[in-house]
Amino acid sequence: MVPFDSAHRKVHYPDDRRFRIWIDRRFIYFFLLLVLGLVAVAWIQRIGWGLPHISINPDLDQGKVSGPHGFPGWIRWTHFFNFLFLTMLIRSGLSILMDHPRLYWNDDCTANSEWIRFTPLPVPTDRIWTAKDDARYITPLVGLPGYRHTVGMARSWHFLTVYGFVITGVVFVIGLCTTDQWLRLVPTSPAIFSEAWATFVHYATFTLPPEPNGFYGYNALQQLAYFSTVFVMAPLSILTGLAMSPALVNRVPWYARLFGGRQAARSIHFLLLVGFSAFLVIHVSLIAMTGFIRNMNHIVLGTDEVSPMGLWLGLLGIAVVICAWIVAHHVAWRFPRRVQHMQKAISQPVQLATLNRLLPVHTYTREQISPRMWPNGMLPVREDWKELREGGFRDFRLKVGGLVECPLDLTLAEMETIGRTKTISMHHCIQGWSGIAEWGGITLAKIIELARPLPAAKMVAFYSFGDGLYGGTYYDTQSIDNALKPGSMLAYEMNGSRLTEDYGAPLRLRVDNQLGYKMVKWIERIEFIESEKVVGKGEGGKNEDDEYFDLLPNI
Ligand SMILES: Nc1nc2c(c(=O)[nH]1)N[C@H]1C(S)=C(S)[C@@H](COP(=O)(O)O)O[C@H]1N2
Ligand SMILES: [Mo]
Repeated sequence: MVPFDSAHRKVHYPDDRRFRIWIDRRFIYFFLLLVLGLVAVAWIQRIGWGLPHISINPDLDQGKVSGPHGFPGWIRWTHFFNFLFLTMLIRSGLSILMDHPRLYWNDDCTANSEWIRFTPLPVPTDRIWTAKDDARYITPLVGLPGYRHTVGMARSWHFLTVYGFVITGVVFVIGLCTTDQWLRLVPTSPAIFSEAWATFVHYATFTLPPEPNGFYGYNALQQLAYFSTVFVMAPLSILTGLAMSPALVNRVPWYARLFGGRQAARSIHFLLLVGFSAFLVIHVSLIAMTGFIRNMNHIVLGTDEVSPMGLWLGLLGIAVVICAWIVAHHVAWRFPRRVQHMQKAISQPVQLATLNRLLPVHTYTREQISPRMWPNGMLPVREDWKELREGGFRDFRLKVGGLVECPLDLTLAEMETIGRTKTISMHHCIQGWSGIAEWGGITLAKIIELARPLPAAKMVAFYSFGDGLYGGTYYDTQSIDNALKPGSMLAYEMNGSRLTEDYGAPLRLRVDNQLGYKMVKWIERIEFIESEKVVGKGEGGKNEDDEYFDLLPNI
């Protein structure tokens, strides 16, 4: 159980729990123009030419139908599981979003350049305002698990349920392809667009169009809506989700550019969440308005009857899903370690076999460097660090020890003479923001070469002068394999100058195939160890220990 002591209360249940949505006016105008424009055209058509005719295939009537109809078991069950997983994804997605409650079209995430924000606060520019300060509260009524800064658990649930969502989708599409049910969903004639428009004119002018019985066929607009949720929105959600992976984006930067960049992918991922939610609302409303009892029998029992059985079972199904939300919330607070480990047991082997094998490339140019990166973490308060800072870190000595043949003790000047490497790469924070910067430092490969780790050493631990969010030394670990990847370095320079204190002076870690929290700032010493289990609480880092983050965040 997470202790809800005063330190946690301060983080998760802050004084300021106001909720505001601010949207860039241009975006609102664009959206209003689009929707009002379409509705206006519909009215003009209706007033000028009357309601357009909708031809309903007379065969789509009970008994006479020859084509696919009804809802076989696999459709009914995938429909239920899809509802379950989609709502879990939406809820956990909202919790993740609130950890950096701003969405951008630019990868720099420059302060106050967002197109939408879910916080009443513009970014203060007169003082240090870290990404963590910026995280907002979200009520557990809509978020999973809810409260402020619960991104670790929210990600665990998001990634655990995404497997269910994808498997459900695959079963559904296989079912469609191996039966003639696909004919109900996939448009086969361009006439569908004019039919769909005619149907829209009905809805937009507040008239229910003549409805075919959904057991035998859909109206054109309904068919297009179903088709695009299954074949456009769902795949696009998965693809834009992947475009937020630091391992993938730092290996194939053009992949993120397909969506307009890493932050545009994140914005689209969110707009799809809105799209799915809007679909849910409209879908359920129309189901209720066009013969609720009969429609429920269709999708719950697979029969075309008017008995209330389907309705009761359907409501029971909805209750089960709501219970799942509540259980998931309580499990996240009572057994966070188990949830973390479950997600790790499933995701880590998959990542080791896929994303973690990608080698970062460094193709960003100086022109692409972000004007200013969001800072994160708490500045060290230790006296020894402050003293070193007074002396411009000239007296700083990095100690490299643990399971090595040659322990090292290096000053910044010595590191500069031994080897200097430079990369320009994109930083991805778990909270959602990104930024591009140039880093200069000594490669971890060089440190490994000089220190000569013993065969027993499998991991490298980096300890900071600074503390973690709930107190205690900030640290993190890397596998030697990842420490040897291109771009993995101890950086003492950022954008051509010595690291400033906000960004980790005197020394910080850069590992480009993972999320930002792995990149320890204000490094004091390094230790080669046999396993992450022997340090801290054994999860691999301060955030992994205290905030249930992943040991290997390639995504
Ligand atoms: N010592 C220490 N290092 C840390 C953190 C921290 O809280 N303490 N935060 C991490 C996180 S979550 C991120 S995103 C990056 C932020 O790096 P930046 O401030 O240079 O943008 O630092 C990482 N390193
Ligand atoms: Mo982060």
